[in-house]
Formats: sequence, C-alpha cells, structure tokens
Amino acid sequence: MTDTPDRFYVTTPIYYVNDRPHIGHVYSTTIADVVARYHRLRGDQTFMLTGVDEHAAKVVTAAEERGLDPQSWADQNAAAFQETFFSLGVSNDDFIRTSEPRHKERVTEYVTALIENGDVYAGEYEGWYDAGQEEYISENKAKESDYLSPINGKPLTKKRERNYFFRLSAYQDRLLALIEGGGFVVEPEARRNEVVARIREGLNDVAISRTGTGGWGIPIPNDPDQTIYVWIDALFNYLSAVDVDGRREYWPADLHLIGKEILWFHAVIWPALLLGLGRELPRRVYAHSFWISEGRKMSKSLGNFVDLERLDDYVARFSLDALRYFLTTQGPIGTNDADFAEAKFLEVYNADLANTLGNSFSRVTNMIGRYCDGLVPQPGGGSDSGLQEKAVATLEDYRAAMASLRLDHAAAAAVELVRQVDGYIERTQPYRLAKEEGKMAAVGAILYDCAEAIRIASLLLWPILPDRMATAWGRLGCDSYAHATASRGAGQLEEWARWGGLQPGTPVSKGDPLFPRVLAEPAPAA
Ligand code: ME8
Repeated sequence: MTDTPDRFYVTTPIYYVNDRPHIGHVYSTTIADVVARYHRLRGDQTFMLTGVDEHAAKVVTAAEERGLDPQSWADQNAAAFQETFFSLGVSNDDFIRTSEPRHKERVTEYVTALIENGDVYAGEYEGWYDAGQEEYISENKAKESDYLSPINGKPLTKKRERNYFFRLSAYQDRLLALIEGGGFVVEPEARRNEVVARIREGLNDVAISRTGTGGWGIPIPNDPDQTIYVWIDALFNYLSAVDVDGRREYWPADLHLIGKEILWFHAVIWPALLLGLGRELPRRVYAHSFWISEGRKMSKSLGNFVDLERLDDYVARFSLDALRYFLTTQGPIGTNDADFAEAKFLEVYNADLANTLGNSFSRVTNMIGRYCDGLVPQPGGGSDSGLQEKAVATLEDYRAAMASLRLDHAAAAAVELVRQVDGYIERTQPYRLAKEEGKMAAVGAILYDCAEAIRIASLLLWPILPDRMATAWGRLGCDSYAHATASRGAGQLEEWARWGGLQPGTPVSKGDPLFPRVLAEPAPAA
C-alpha cells in the first residue's frame, strides 16, 4: 500500500451549544484531529470541521432562565467550545455555528430545493415526543422504553403538529443498496448491520419542521411559523461549510466521525436528504462507542461527566499529549465502551510514554552524546539489527490501522517499534561495547539503527503526540518536519519515513525527559 496524496475532509458532530464541553466532545474532536493530522502528514489537502448546533429549543429556555436572548447565550457557549478545542491543540480548519448567516442561507436553499422537487411536503403528525432529544419516537420504541425517554428517562409526551415532511420512505431501496454495496460506508460493521436491519423494517417519512420555537431557528421557506427541525438544520452543516467557492472540492466528505447514539441521523436521514438534493453522499460514517467514568455510565443526572476541570487536571499532571494519547489509544473506537479511570491513565502513561517512548529516546540520545560526540553516527553496512525490516513492516501496519480507524492499533505498532529498539539495546549492550577497544564503529552502527527506528516511530506518533514528537524531531536534527507540519502544513510521510533519512554528522541534543514518570496520587474528588 502506498500513500498517494489526496484531498481529505473529516468532520465531528456539531455539539449542542447548551452544554458545557465534556470528555465526549473532547474525545470525538481529538480523534478527528488525529485523523486530520495523519492526512496532513501524508501530504493530503485536508479540511477538518467541527462546530456547534445552536437551534435547539432548550437554548431558548436556558437563555430565558438567565434573562438573555438565545443568541447571546449561544454566543457565550459557542465561545467556550471554541476556546476548549483551541486550548486542547485541535487543528480544525473551521468552526461552524448553525446560527451564522453563511449556514442559514445555504440551509434555506437546500430546503427550498427539496420543497420544489416534492421531497418535502406539508402534512400533519402525531406521535411520541422526546423533549430532551427534540425527537419523535416510534410507537414500538416508545412502548419498549415504557414511554420514557431512552436517553434521559423522562416521560415521553404525545404531540400533534402540522409539519413539513421529508419523503424518507422514497429512499429506502437506494439507501439499502448503497450501504450494502459499500457505496456509502457505515462502520463499525456491527453498527452497520443494526442500521440495515432497521431500514429493512421500513422507512416512514419524517417531520422536518417544528412550530412554537419563538423564531429561534431557520424558518421554512415561505412559511415563517414553521422552523426547520434542529436535526435537519444541524446535519446540513457538513455541506454548508464547504458549499462555497474555494471549498467545493472537499465535498463529498471522506469521514463523518460521530458517537453511536446519533448514527440513525447520519446513516439514514442525512444520506437520504443528500439523495433528494442530488448531491454525492459522504464516503464514510464511523460511529464510535461511549466513554464511561470509573466503571459507571456518565449522565447528567449522576453528574459524573468527566468535565473540563478534570481533563485540565490531567493535562497539568501529564501533558496535553498524554491526554491525547490516552483518549486515542484507550477510547471507545469500535463497538465497546471505554472506561476513563485514573489508574488506567497512570498505567498507560507510564508503560507506553514514560518507560518506553521517553525512556528509549533518552537512552539513545544520551548514548549518542556520550559515545558519538553528539553527532548522528555512521550506519554500519549490512547491519543485522533487524530494525530496518521492522520499521518497514510497522509502517505498513500503521497505515492499515489508520485506514480502518484503529487508532489504538496504529499507536501500538509505533510503540512496538520502540520496544524493539529497547530489546536491541539490551541484546547488543552498546554501553559495554563502548568500553572495548576498537568497537566504536560497531557502537555507532548500533546507535544509528536505534536512532533511525525512533525517528520513524516519532513520525508515526506525531498525529497523536504533536507537541512532544516535534520536540523529539528538534533533538534529532529533523526540524524541517516541524516546520513543514506547523500551522496545518503538509508533510511527506512517505519520503520522511524511508529508512536512512537520518544524516550522519547531524548534531543530536539531549534534553528533559519527553514524558517524565508520574507517581500515583489519590484520585481527585469526583
Ligand atoms: O448529539 N463518550 O450533540 P451533543 C464518547 N448536536 N463520546 C461522547 C459521549 C461519551 N460519553 N457523549 C457525547 C448532538 N459524545 C447533536 C449532533 S451532528 C449534525 C448534531 C460525543 O452535544 C459523541 O460524538 O449531544 C456524540 O455523538 C456527541 O458527543 C453528541 O454531542
């Protein structure tokens, strides 16, 4: 498999502006950031989008409670999300807010087009309504959950409205064919199977407007009493952000990263809307699972969300890169939920970052300092370290893992390469050899291979550890990588990761440990 530079567009959900950012939002956005950085590192022309979803009815209520108008309340909270992502080093290329004119104008155009082609029509609807989710629930589903919200447990209400409907039923067969034929990829596979099974049960038309929103939202064209349903408004963000001059080539999106609870909207409603508009479908939707906290489900009622204060505490104690590493490698990619637990964080940090990556980096740079005058030594022709072959195989595994979004496997491949370096040092003991006469060339050859393997591992880990790996590059005399990838610049992974890139004679510097060991301390009060 080779890397051909390409164009790549990745999105996160746009988060409800009413909430304070928490680990769930930080997680989805961080892994999207890792994916975006990986693509930039490959040299792809990359666009990463995140943002906030503002037109929920609860924004109006929350604003009223504070004596504010909805827009001011939304402004404050949108800023909190933006600041959070900025301070967490997220490299999004844009931040979309659904109350922005650029979005509202596009959505009005899309809905107008759907009304004109008959995909949206006026009608009446009665059904079980989950007010917290602003979502109607089918009779079956309502019954299954004892007429309580499956999300927050509050009673569902019977609601009757004159609405505009989207002809979802018309797209059932095309959607099935696209999902099953792979033209539209829904992952993980278990989740795709659930979606397919539900589509087979039959698709009903869906209401896409609401009344009584007090003017907060985007009006239905030519019927200002009706507001476009917040979910429809929100889904369009992915398109509205790039449906402008200079960005159109980003559509279709390559990847919508979302949580599992919003898969139906993304795997069924959204592609059907796009089919109605005659637009291309996104290439792939990936629904990750959920974080739980210290073994317990996180919920508003339990008040046990891992919040920003907790996350900041981890950043202060371990570094931002360490938090990114933990989220990326231990997070709920795939179909299992993941536990955010202090003990686990400490264990992973010390095992992978302090004792493997940081330690190996210190050892190799220290020995180069001591035995090679601080200069990259000459490689030994016909070296038998096996590290070159290992690095080549690692790169292959890493690419495959990245392509299938197994970010945990991608990181593990790179960390395993570093473990091989440690094993090689143990086997060859360059610190002993250095004391023997006439062995300096052999010592140099050993250390060259070690440094080279570490350099390659640092490239592969950069999307997850952008700060510390850039520091590592500086110490290995590879500042050019940091210059190229700064400010969302493109890298050349294919060329950089080729064995032999480290130039003999280049000064290598030591420095503070990249990941100092951290001792356990009592868990902060929840
Ligand atoms: O649903 N673990 O917004 P939202 C992992 N506005 N990820 C989690 C999580 C958890 N415990 N909790 C939340 C909305 N998330 C809509 C989306 S998109 C067009 C509109 C993440 O603020 C996960 O990505 O409720 C989930 O899908 C998202 O936050 C929901 O954020």
